[in-house]
Amino acid sequence: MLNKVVIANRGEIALRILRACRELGIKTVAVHSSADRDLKHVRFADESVCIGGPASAESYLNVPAIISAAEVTDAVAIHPGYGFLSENADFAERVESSGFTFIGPKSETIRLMGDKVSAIRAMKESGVPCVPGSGGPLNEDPEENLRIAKEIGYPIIIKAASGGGGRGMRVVRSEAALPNAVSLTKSEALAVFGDDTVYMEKFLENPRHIEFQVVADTHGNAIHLGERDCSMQRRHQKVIEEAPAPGITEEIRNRMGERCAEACRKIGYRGVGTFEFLYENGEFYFIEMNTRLQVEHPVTELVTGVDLVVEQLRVAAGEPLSYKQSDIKLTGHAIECRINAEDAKTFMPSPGKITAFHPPGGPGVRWDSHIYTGYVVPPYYDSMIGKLITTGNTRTAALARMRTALSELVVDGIRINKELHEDILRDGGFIAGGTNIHYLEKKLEA
Ligand code: MV4
Repeated sequence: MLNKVVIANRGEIALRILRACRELGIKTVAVHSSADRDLKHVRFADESVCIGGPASAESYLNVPAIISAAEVTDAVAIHPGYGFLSENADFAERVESSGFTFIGPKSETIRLMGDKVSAIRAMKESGVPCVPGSGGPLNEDPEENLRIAKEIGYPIIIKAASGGGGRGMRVVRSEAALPNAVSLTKSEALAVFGDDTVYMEKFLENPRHIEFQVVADTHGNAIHLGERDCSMQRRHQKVIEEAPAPGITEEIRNRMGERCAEACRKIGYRGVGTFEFLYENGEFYFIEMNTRLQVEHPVTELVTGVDLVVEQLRVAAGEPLSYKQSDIKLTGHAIECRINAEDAKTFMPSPGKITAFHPPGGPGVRWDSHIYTGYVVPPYYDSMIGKLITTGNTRTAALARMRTALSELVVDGIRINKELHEDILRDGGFIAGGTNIHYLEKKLEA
């Protein structure tokens, strides 16, 4: 097993990774900003190194400082968590060329998936169903672009190849609007990502966001762990996730999951990964692959019994997966509410000191969070302060437990988005299951 791991992240996920390391007897190094000295995982880690100022650019994105911390502590591997440097191919490359193990896929794989055009091409070749589209970058020729759009059929969407997660996209509903939309998306993409490559897809009006979890080792084994429904979102920020996705049969799950696992084998994927799909009218359309551990990984853990962070560490150490596909049986239902330090109505961030805190508990309740009474939520980072996850034999039971768990959660001194979750958990459409990606924003408008 790995001897010592640098945890290059903060908050709940840093604590989650620390716990998995402990379980496996791996020593830990917490690298943190000067604003994060009082984080729970910094206290628990075997060693800690302050790597820079509060701003992420000075600390959690400071590649030389993180590599130096690994060197001075004699660590062997670096876990990037999610966000920050987790999907930065240059960082992964620097980690490996400095003689450390990057806990994630090879840098080439991260690069392949970071370019959405090459990701789609690779997935198409591996038998994963994709959105009808240009199948490659658009060139400057307006006539050619009009021809491609006509063939796909309007509405279409122009996306930046270096984008993803909702940045650098433009919907086009008519021929007349196309040439300008391509130029605008190109210049925006160049300004934001330093790359003006764009591609075209059929625009799906009311899809759900369903993603498949995979994990692969370095011995040619790749398995899928079923899907999550992440459709409940606002401005590309997920609010509630669940597993399994309402209405997805075991037959569909196995067919889609096996295609994802097979794609992993074909491209030599390593570690955990997520295939993002749009799901509309009973069809799946691949849009992007995430090469990191995701925020919402606990719902998959709770329905499969697999510890995804343990598997990441095992794979990084060169060990085979703990499971084969036939070992994976989905049990019950899990739902996750992201608890943010923000106003439940205005979504304004609400950093500050937590004056009182009571976590929820009881059967089927998991609370993944680093907060404690007296903890000061800093203003510099993402506002998520915890994830409340419940399970039950049925979706109805998991939802009932979530309502009870939310009612027990007390966080005083700052505002949190608890009432938003309570409101969604009372919503008839959500209770029925299978709402699409626009549901929450429409509900909030009304
Ligand atoms: C789309 C789409 C409709 N049609 N692609 C937004 C984030 C990025 N990951 C891809 N996104 C979308 N791509 C086609 N061809 C609608 C979205 C989209 C979306 C997707 C997933 C979750 C939330 C979303 C919210 C708005 C738009």
